[in-house]
Amino acid sequence: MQTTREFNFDGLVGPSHNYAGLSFGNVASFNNVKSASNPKLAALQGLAKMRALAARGFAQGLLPPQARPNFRLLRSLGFQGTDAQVIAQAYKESPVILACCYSASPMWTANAATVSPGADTADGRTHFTTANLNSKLHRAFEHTQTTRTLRAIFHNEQHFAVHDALPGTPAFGDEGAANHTRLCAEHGSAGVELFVYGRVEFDTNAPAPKRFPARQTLEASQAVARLHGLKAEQCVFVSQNPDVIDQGVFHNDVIAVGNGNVLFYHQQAFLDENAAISSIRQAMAGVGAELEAIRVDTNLVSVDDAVKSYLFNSQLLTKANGKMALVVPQECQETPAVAKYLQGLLASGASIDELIHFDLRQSMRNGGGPACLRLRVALNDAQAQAVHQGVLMTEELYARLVTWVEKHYRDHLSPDDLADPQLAVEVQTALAELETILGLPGLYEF
Ligand code: SUG
Repeated sequence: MQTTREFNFDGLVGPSHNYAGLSFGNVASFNNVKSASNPKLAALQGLAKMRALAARGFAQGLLPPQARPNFRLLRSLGFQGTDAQVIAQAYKESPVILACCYSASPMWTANAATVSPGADTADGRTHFTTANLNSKLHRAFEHTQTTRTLRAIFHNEQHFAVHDALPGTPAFGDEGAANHTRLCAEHGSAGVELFVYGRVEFDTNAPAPKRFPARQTLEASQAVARLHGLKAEQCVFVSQNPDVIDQGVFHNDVIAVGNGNVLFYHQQAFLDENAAISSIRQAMAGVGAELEAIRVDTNLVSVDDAVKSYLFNSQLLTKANGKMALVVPQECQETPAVAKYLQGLLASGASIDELIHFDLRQSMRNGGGPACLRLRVALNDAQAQAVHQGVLMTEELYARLVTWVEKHYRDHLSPDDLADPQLAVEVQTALAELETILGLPGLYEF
């Protein structure tokens, strides 16, 4: 008998992690613009999460960082000469473009791709569609390396299909799994795939946010469902509430999270809550699953506190005893209304019976919590065997990566440091060594 487990592939934070305020609509990114970062600490915080969850018996892997700066992009924008000259010219003429080319944003692997496990797809393979992330310059060029990385790790075409990103145009704005939730009775059985979008390109009457951009379109979500060969009755497309996008909820995973048959969500998450929940309930009944909806009322936790604490950017993990643990950032303990709410939740008899806190402050300051940092892939035993094993977290890999981070990463990176040509050399040296550690030679096209 095959068992199916959910693997979480966390983004390994890259050596150029910095705060450049590149994500308009993401409150944390904007608030921390131009402050100094600590890439070493950021990577160690992420690794500590991976290690702790692996030690608890959860299936854990990682996705490697990307080569930075992106010289190909810099040169395509007219910066010329040697690498050092390209950096110097970009820094002088457009420091923000240089920052975009240096961003470590691929660390938020929830935005790497949308994933549908074989139990849902027409051909029984696990399907990935790399996200085009086309609403932000610094993220719009991630997809080339992301596709390459996913094809290196999920290389077995008998089990996996990795689709190229959708066309990079506003009609198909796609942010990957951050706006996608799979609900099911158990990971190995057929599930319902919930796609939450912020905007409809071809319906000018559809509600849309007024202040901040909506990054995901309905058209993109529908294309992903088609590419993955999902059955219509197993898909639910729901509009995000544009008012909460305007309050800083730039992805649905900032206001809702689901796992198994549980959907944990804020009262204001969806444009039409009743219609959304009843469609989800109905679709789930079709696959023999019963929805457990845990709704957080605005009078208990405001949208503002949800955004500040990242309560919903949590990982909801099924434990061996069938109950679930909620993996939350430290900020949840420090936000009084949220801390109080969570105490009540644990006492309520709901499926969530444990909290696991992590200090992820380096990532959180750019708007990336525990859920942003991971890509979920449900795999049966045969599929799990077909994954490139070098990226699966073990005590040994953890120890090697800590040593690697200690050796190569800076503990202080200010905006001006991006002008230092030595930084580019350091990043390249680190990543060349990482290819060997992970057993992925040729992963990067330097
Ligand atoms: O796309 N921040 C990321 C955070 C992504 C969070 N992911 C999920 N919610 N799944 C973003 O806005 C900030 C980069 C900067 O400002 O330097 C940034 O890209």
